Amino acid sequence: MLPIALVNAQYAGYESTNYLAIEDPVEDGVWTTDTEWYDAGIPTNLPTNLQWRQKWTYPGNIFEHFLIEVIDDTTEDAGDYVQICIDPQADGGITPQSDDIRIDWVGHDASGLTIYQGDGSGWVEFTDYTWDTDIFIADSISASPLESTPHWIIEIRMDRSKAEFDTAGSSYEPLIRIASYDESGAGVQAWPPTSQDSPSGWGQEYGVYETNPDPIPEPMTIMTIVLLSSVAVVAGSNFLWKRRKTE
Ligand SMILES: [Ca+2]
Ligand SMILES: [Ca+2]
Ligand SMILES: [Ca+2]
Repeated sequence: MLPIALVNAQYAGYESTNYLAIEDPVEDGVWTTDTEWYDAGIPTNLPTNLQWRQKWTYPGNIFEHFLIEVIDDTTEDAGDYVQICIDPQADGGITPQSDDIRIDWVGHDASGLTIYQGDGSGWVEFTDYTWDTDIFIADSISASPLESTPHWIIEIRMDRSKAEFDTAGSSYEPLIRIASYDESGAGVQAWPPTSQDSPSGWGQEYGVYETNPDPIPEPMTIMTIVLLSSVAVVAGSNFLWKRRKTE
């Protein structure tokens, strides 16, 4: 038997760099501008149909911002959910510990928000928070720069100055897990693909003070490559034409 109880490292290969925002996001469930999330890091090993980003702002308190896009969920179901699990102390464990937080957003309005805190063996509901002050969530079925077919886009703001949401105890390197559920078909997708109940199996967030030095999204990178290829083709045919002309 492996000494599972002693393992408290993150799930290997699942990492997210949490950059200071260049552009302050607006939590409205859509890309408010064409570049709203371009300055966020792209987590490693993202599932194709569960895209997410995070970044932080410091307007006085430290605010954490999340974008979650469930690319293949295009249906409004009462049972749909997204879920964020955070281990602020990054001390792991195979059961939820007293610092661990789980946020469930079930359905598509504020009545479906439930926050839980660990008690060492399981989750208990945590109600000591104020909507819009400590946490705010908005979602919609919309197109985005990540996927042109309208799908669920969820934006979340958390006040990390609130004690239970504060990740300073891990030097802003908490463990984290993001999941979604489509009641109509796509089912559960999770980053990492591990249990919501075992912090030791969650991914690693690296909070940094810097802004993203390379704020270019993957779709733009692909488009840039296509454009560069076109330039190369034009330059190549021009070269051939010149060569034929001189021959
Ligand atoms: Ca927005
Ligand atoms: Ca759905
Ligand atoms: Ca913990």
